[in-house]
Amino acid sequence: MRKIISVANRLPVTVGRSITKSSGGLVSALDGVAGQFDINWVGWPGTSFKNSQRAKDVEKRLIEDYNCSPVFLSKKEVSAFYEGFSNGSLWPLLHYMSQYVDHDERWWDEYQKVNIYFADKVMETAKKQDLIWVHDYHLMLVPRLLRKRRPDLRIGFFLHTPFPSYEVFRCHPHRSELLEGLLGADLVGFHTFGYMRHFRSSVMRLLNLESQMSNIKYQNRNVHMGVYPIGANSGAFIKELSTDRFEKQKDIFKDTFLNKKIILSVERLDYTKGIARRLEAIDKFLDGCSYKENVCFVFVAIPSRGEIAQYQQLREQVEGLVGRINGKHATLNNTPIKFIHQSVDFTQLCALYSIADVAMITPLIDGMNLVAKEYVACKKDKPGVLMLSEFAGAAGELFKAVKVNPYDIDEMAEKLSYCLNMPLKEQLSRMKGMYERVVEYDAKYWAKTFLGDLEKYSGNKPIQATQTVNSLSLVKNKFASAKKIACFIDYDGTLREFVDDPKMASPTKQIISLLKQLQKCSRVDTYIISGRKAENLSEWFGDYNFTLVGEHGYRYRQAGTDQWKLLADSFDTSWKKQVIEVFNQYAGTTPGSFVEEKISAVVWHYRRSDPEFGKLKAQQLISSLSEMMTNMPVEVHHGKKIVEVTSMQVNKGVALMKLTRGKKYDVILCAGDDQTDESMFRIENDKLLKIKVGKGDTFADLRVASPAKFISMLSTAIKSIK
Ligand code: GDG
Repeated sequence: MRKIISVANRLPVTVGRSITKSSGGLVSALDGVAGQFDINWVGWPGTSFKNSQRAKDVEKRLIEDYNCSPVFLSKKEVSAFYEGFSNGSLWPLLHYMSQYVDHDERWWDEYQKVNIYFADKVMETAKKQDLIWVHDYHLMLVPRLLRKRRPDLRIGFFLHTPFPSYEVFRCHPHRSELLEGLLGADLVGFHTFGYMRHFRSSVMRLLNLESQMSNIKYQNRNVHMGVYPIGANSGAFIKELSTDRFEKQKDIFKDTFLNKKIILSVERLDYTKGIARRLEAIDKFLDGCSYKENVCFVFVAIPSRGEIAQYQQLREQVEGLVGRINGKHATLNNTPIKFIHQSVDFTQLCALYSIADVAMITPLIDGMNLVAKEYVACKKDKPGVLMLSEFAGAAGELFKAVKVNPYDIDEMAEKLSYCLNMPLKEQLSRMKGMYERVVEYDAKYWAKTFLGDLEKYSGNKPIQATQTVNSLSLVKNKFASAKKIACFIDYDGTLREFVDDPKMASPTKQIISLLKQLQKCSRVDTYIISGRKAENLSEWFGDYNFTLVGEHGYRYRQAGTDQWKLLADSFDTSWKKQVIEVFNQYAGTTPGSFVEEKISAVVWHYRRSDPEFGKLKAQQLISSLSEMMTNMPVEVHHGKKIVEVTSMQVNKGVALMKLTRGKKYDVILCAGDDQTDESMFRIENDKLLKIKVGKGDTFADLRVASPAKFISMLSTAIKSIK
């Protein structure tokens, strides 16, 4: 049976004098797949131990009896890693609450350290076939830490909170490290498409990576992204509803609340849950309510993160508001708000869901919100109204809820009246649709789909370029039998990886070493064939005995001379003025882009623009060019972050043919990475050995994955020439 290692901040146990299993959402989700997988847990046991013998005993019991491997943390570590970095810095940022974000570099140090502890613990038992499932914002660095040490592991990550827009996420001082941490995973999951979109956009902008809609290429791997809305543990609620203890509890509550209308909210006491604004809406509602003696607002607010100052302030604020509103609206017969600052047991929770006329769930923002789904799960064929914030992830699924904007207090007050007076028939029909969904797409379904995709996407082979394996031996064979060889080598993207500023792309040590090898080899004539300007090529390659071909074959400098000549005698450039005008308009409206004019070409570069906006504008530019350029002797290329218009009378293919005319080459190797190199690859000639570097459609015969691989292949092939 395949093993799952679920890695989350807290272990699903409570360690006191004895150990008890707790029943969180994650436990029930994974219980649902227990028949298919052997489930194991890594996490903090929730207690710090001074006595190391006691820690050892607890560890032994946790492992043997509960499949739990504990990560022990000191009080100081908990304070900096959990309260500090995770909940003081990340939690508010992920929830768009920048006003609560705090940062201390020492927290970051501890966060990194504790993430290493978690990764270490996983490493103790992880085997190649196991599925490692890391949870939530506390452990964002763990996927990368694991990947670095064990590239073969199958790693998934699920974020239980929202992922905010790039404009918000970019404010974090360690934004790039956090993103790179997640990119160690094979699959990164989110509750909604919106969160996934924001993550992708942050990765593209902050790490400058290429991304398709649902995957990102990172360090020669595919990192998949997916949407997996977590479901409630509906089965457990439905089962509880059929017990005697539930019936008894329900009767007790019915007596307590007599015939009052009950409006329920359940949550951790957290500033994201919108409690203060909800209370203000209730105040407003009660101001105009003719039946206020007959309504009771039950607030179950579980204590949460009480060590953090903002949470202490929130508690004071909420208790103050409750006191004020109750004072204002209480009568001798009724106190409208029952505020319970502690948790209730599971049976009580089910009974409350069951008797509540309205569930008022109005977070300012919430990754999903399971309470909304649980309320629905307790309402099979029963009346009840779900009032739900449009800012909860669940709002995207629970279409029949009464949606509210939690920032609009008047609207919430009005909708409260509407909910309380909703006809029975409408209540039942709204609830039915939601019930079916909540039961079908439950916690087990969530775990099953995530793990299914993780199995599918992992065991991650590096991205393969076709025929890579054979290209070296093929090139070596051809070289071995050749007396004279020509190498036509493009520069950017072929020898040199792209960089933001084309001027900064000077040859690296590896390139220089290859060039020296080529220079020494008397059987090889080297041609550097590039879109770059002549001056640029002279500067970088002028000292070698190479023939240089610039501007896609318009100008060349014969080996052994320092004079640049024209390859094309004369050609039409009358089109350039018009093209430059259009390009300038695009440069003006696309920040970060610029226009480069060459003798035979005009280029619009958008490498430094916003990646999505740049791509959109490039597509628009190409479509307007295609209308404008009919009957002009030009070609339009959409290259890597460039749009280039070149004269058709000049291209690399024409240059290659002219320069090899009359020469007795046995092999002509040509290598390139983009559209402009295809003019060489389209030439039909048995002597040509055509190599495409990187991905994309091509007429070349061989492919290598990257400039580094090309350099290493050519260098090895040249060494083999005697
Ligand atoms: C995070 C994300 C996302 C609450 N009070 C009692 C009680 N609960 C249980 C509920 C529910 C759970 O706690 C709360 O889950 P939520 O989803 O509403 O919210 P968070 O705690 O903020 O959870 C959230 C979730 O992760 C899962 O991905 O949905 O957006 O913030 O299950 O029933 N249970 C009992 N007594 C209580 O008093 N027994």
